[in-house]
Amino acid sequence: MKSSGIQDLRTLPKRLLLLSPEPDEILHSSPLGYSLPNLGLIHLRGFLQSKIPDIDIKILDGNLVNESVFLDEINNADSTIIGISMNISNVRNGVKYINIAHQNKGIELIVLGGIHPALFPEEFVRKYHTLVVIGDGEMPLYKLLTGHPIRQIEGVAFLDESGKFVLNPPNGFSIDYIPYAFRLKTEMEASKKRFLEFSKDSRQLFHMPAHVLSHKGCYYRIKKGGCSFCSRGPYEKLILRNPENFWSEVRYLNENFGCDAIIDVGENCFFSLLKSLLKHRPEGKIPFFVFITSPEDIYKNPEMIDVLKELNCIQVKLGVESGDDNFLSDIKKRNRRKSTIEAIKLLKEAGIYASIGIMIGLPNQDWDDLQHTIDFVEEIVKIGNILEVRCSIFTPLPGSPVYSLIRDEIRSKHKDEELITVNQLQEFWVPRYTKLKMDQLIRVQEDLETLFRPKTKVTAKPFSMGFG
Ligand code: B12
Ligand code: SF4
Repeated sequence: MKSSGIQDLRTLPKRLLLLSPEPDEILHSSPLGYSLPNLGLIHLRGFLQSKIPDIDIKILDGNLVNESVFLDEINNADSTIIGISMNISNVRNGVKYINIAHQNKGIELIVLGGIHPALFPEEFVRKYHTLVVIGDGEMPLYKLLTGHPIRQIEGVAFLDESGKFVLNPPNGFSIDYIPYAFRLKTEMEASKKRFLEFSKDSRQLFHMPAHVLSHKGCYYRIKKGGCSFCSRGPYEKLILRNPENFWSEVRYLNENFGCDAIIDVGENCFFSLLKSLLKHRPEGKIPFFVFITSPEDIYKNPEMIDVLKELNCIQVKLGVESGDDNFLSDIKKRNRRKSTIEAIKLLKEAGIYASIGIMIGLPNQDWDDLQHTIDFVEEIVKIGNILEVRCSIFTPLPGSPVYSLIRDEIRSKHKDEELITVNQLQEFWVPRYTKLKMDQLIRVQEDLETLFRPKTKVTAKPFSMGFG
């Protein structure tokens, strides 16, 4: 591995190869979302191609193509910058591709982005000889590809010629540089195929979903510190997308690729945000929508249901996590048993399905408490509009408040802290912080997801947009 610092590019590269490595471990709750392409890279490609049309930009997505395609492209790359997108779920495969890329002299620079390298910039810069982008990658990559000196590029971390770690000031954020990022027919077709394969045994309401983003950041995390297990990047801000751009993208996806459902990956849709989307809603039929929101917001603002209905929302994703109010308060969730039940009933009355996320292995949890949560899930499922129950084992993720409590201990156990996996974190957590065993939790996880998987298949007739 090279040990010298990163130097400014002498000649501009002809090509940008953006990689989204496949997950390191398929987690039990690995959801259908993995059939959809990495939206961060689609945003980057859309922006950069609109500004620098001469450069050839290619995305390789580990959800859609296999390792041999990655190896072929990396080994044959010439005059190329490689950008790799990483979060905790694919960091080891990311490092595998970094090491392979270092063998090819035609690769001018390796740039890492995504939340995980942003949380460990010095480790990734020093150990893997890369440049790390912290936060959104649009402007940093644009400046890099158009020859700006690295020292003047905001939002990047690197080693200078003397081997000193340099962290430039944060870069400005926006999601409205362009109205929407284009998709390729080939990637949409591959995604559709994967989605249909993954969903054949589960209840799906639609056939051709696509991810879009209505906002970045979570207002609860930014204002109040958020839930204790939730990971955040170093310079997080709440950024709302211009609703007109949001609708342009919806129209584009529906008209060009027949997308019958739009899944908003904005982390926490709140009432006023949904109202502003509704204000700009086009006339006529629109595709189905899936939003991530909180039961507490629905409970406190029952009018939110009408807004969801008018947005043609067919499903919401709710982070319920537990059936125990004390645990919910300990992990700093806002919802409680009562608000969760009431919110799901309101959704049911409006004909909106809910998928619920449950977390087990919470601090000090014992078998009785776990049973309490299982009973609660049963009670929720009886309401009749639960589409799926997704259960995960509580994980102290890097970047979350709970991680800072265990960081020193983790560091003494794992020399390469930046390569830690979700499974390792769970195995570390469970015997120390719960009164349960890992195999008990895995069994309950499987039971919860399968017991409450409804038997019948639900489908809804896809809509097409009524524009023009
Ligand atoms: C959608 C999503 C998913 C989807 C992924 C679908 C897909 N194909 O990508 C699904 C549902 C599958 C998923 C699964 C998981 N996820 Co997830 N997911 C998200 C979510 C909500 C949105 C990501 C997104 O699309 N954002 C929109 C794009 C436009 O923004 P972006 O990704 O941030 O990209 C920008 C920058 O980061 C940067 N950038 C990104 N890549 C690159 C690359 C380069 C080279 C550069 C320069 C810049 C750059 O520029 C981009 C454009 O501005 C994020 C939360 C979040 N807000 O990011 C969590 C998040 C990424 N997930 C997280 C986790 C923990 C998981 C799971 C491990 C959860 C679990 N326990 O099961 C699993 C992994 C499952 C597995 N391995 O089997 C964590 C990661 C934490 C961490 N420290 O790494 C996050 C941050 C949630 C959180 N706050 O805790 N997830
Ligand atoms: S879990 Fe959801 S509500 Fe809680 S801080 Fe994270 S994004 Fe916000």
